[in-house]
Amino acid sequence: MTGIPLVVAEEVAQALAEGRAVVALESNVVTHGLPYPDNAATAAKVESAVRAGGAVPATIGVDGGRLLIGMGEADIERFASTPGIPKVSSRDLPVALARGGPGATTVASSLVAAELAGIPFFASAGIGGVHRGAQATMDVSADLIQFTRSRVAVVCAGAKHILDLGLTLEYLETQGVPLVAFRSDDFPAFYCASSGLRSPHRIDEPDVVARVVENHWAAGNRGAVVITTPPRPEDAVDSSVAEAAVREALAAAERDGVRGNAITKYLMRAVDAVTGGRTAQANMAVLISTAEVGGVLAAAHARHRLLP
Ligand code: PSU
Ligand code: MN
Repeated sequence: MTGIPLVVAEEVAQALAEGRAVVALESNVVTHGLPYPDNAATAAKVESAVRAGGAVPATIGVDGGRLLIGMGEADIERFASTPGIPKVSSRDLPVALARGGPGATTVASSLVAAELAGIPFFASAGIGGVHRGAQATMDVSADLIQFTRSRVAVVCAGAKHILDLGLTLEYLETQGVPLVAFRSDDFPAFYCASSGLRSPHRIDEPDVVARVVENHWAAGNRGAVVITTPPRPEDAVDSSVAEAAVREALAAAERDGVRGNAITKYLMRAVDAVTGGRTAQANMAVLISTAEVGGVLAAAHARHRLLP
């Protein structure tokens, strides 16, 4: 038993007790990823997409010294509309819980919560990764380190274009984190269909993905399996457009001296500004489409687990 109090939504608790599929979702993307009210509207669509895929959504957050496992509509609306709710990554989680205020969980801290609650699947659009220039700054997202610690399958559209995706793949390879591309050949770059980098494995059948996840854990590994799904063609942004915008955003970040945990949000907003909001639209679309695939794969995994 965990000593950390969990507030598990009724529907989530019921699904877990019956062995039905649940997909954990992060709340940092609500507070820091998108502006209000798009963030609240998108969070609702993301939850519906998980259901359409065949699983129960559980948006994760921190409040009142407790981990929320399945935030209600009112909680999500409050997180979406209240400025200044802190970004809580793995290192911040014990502090946020001790302080007692609200906190928005990143991919990393959401995985900690998901594992404590017994939820084996998580979905988000863009995971954190190795930042460009990390050779000098050592800025590597705690999301990657958490993948070596939490037994949760992570469904995503790859990592954000603002990162060094080649180094991100190297890190995952070194750490022995299985990486599987579901129904595509390449590692996607968030709202771009391809990063130009090939994924080590392509799998087209949800049942085989489910077996990969179980095999990794049955082999005694503590840690995540990362499964990518690219944006739908109609939602994808051309990589040359994204790359030009990212370069402009990086130059602005350098000029403004932005670093540490503020850089991800800063860069995303700068890219949105450069593209006139085109990337923000794509961001919302890819969050939704990834969540649906997360639901499909979690459902396949739940069926697989029920087999003798
Ligand atoms: N993907 C998005 N928007 C975001 C993030 C990811 O489209 O805001 C957030 C996630 O919460 C992710 C975090 O876990 O950025 C990574 O931040 P950092 O690079 O500081 O670890
Ligand atoms: Mn960082």
